[in-house]
Amino acid sequence: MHHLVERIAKRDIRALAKAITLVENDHADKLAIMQDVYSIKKNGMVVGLTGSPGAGKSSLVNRLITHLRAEGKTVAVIAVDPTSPFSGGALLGDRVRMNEHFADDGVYIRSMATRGSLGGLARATKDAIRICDAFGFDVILVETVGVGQSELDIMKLVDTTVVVLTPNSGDVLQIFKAGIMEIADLFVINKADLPGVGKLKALLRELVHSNNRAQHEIAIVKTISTENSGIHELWEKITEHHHFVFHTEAGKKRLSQQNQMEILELIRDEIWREIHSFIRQHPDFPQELATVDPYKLANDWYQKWKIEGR
Ligand SMILES: Nc1nc2c(ncn2[C@@H]2O[C@H](COP(=O)(O)OP(=O)(O)OP(=O)(O)O)[C@@H](O)[C@H]2O)c(=O)[nH]1
Ligand SMILES: [Mg+2]
Repeated sequence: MHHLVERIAKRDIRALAKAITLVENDHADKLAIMQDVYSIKKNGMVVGLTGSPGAGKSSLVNRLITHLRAEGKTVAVIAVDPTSPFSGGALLGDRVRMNEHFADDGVYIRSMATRGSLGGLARATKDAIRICDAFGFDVILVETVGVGQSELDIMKLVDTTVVVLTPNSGDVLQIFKAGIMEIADLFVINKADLPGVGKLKALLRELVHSNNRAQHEIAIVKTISTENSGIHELWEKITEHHHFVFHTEAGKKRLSQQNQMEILELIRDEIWREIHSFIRQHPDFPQELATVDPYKLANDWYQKWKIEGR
């Protein structure tokens, strides 16, 4: 077993941090580490929270940590900011918001950002989730900002996706546009102390009912994270959804589809890695590409790689 994974199995938090960094940076040991990590997986609950900037995701995460710690559960938080090339920056505000948990051994908080990882941020995030799981965290919370493609990709990797909305923010339009409806397992109306809650809830109900894709009921939970209100119910609904995923036929089908996608993506990444290094190291690959026919060149080099590149 990889020495870092041996240390992770012994609950060495520095090994955990180190392993995530290696994987984030596409270290040569990555696949070896991840295979060993997978061999000691623990099946912790993986919950994603997504929503517009400022919707209250971190505040909710903070409240959920407190709630879960009171139940004796350990919690890892992965904060992902696809808009930032620097990890750390995104978490600055979160550090303040989750400050009370920083000294707690049962809580691990980590931020991730785009850094040219081969499989992209979603891939690196999935690996980080698995590393936290192998360490033995009971619950892994993943917070992502925004409603772009990378958030969608990341949310496809969690067991339960919570979409956080706020009254009167126009978020509902975004849900339609960005394909959020396809990934939402549960809606939270946070900042329920503000006006417009009833209207948003009615809109969401309509949305949920007109969506026949879901094999389970999509709950709508109201929270006021500043007042610690609705957190208990939120966790209850998350737990119910988790039960659906792991203990029903429809849930198993969903897991199977997720796995199929992941396997294809991992293979794609490996092929890409090979083609990339084949072309980069090949003396005949043209330096000057300004006027070439990209289709012809792509086809020629793809065929060449199939013959010579193996
Ligand atoms: N009135 C009200 N304000 C809230 C509530 N929850 C959070 N806020 C405030 O909303 C602001 C943003 O909260 P965050 O938890 O940082 O939101 P976020 O979604 O994590 O923000 P980003 O990570 O920047 O996208 C903070 O000033 C919170 O105090 C709530 O229930 N009611
Ligand atoms: Mg946040």
